[in-house]
Amino acid sequence: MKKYVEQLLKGDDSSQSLHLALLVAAFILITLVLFVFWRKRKSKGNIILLTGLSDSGKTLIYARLLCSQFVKTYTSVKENIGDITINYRFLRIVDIPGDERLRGKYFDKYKSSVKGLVYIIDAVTIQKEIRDVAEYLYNLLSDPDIQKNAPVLIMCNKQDQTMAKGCYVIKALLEKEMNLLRMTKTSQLEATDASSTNIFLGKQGKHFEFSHLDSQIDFVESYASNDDSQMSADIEELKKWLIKIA
Ligand SMILES: Nc1nc2c(ncn2[C@@H]2O[C@H](COP(=O)(O)OP(=O)(O)OP(=O)(O)O)[C@@H](O)[C@H]2O)c(=O)[nH]1
Ligand SMILES: [Mg+2]
Repeated sequence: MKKYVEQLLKGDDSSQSLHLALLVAAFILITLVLFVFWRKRKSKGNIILLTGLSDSGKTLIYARLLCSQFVKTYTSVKENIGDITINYRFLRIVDIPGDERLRGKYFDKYKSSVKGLVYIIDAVTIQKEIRDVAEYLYNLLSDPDIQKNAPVLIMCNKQDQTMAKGCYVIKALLEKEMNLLRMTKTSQLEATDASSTNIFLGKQGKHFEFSHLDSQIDFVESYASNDDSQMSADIEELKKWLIKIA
């Protein structure tokens, strides 16, 4: 570059100024491209949102992820926010309350900056709670900000418990329930003449399957456990997923 500039300076005046103009134009163009790229990355956000019903284990997973330790948790009434660096990329982990009266407000607060959505399920109580688990997930997946931006990780948690269901079973249970839910939602909307386009998830005329959605959805198993003994947590799949999307 230095050599090139020296050569330029030796040339005649008109070619010199032409080359200098070209150099300046190239510099401006590169700066513009970098700026647009930076804005795009920034606007996409860096929030990893931990969601799920109350008691599914969000806050304990948050504590394990940020400080690798057990903490006694209580039903959250506000969000927990902490930063981690993965692959030299900075991620902001936000754990929002699962309480039905609070979760909408917190989801709305962060959804436009979501880089990834984590949905945590209590794998022990899933059969009893399937309707609520499916409905909350359906609502999250129907949100335009999630459809636009976010890969989704579904964590089947509490696998340290003998009664916990595995992630394949949970996926099948959810697909069945979300199929029913979709029929109810669309028929309710048809009855009221409202638009059903943004509420329909999956393929028309086919049973609901996660693979039919545009969002990248992964199912994994985890546990964060109820004590502080060694080996009392396994959130490796969450860490691998964060590395993948960071
Ligand atoms: N055995 C077992 N218990 C867990 C696990 N994860 C969480 N728990 C326990 O489950 C209870 C609820 O965990 P939290 O992390 O507070 O649940 P939450 O999802 O944050 O609940 P809200 O804040 O109400 O939305 C606590 O008693 C935890 O210690 C797990 O993997 N295994
Ligand atoms: Mg909590």
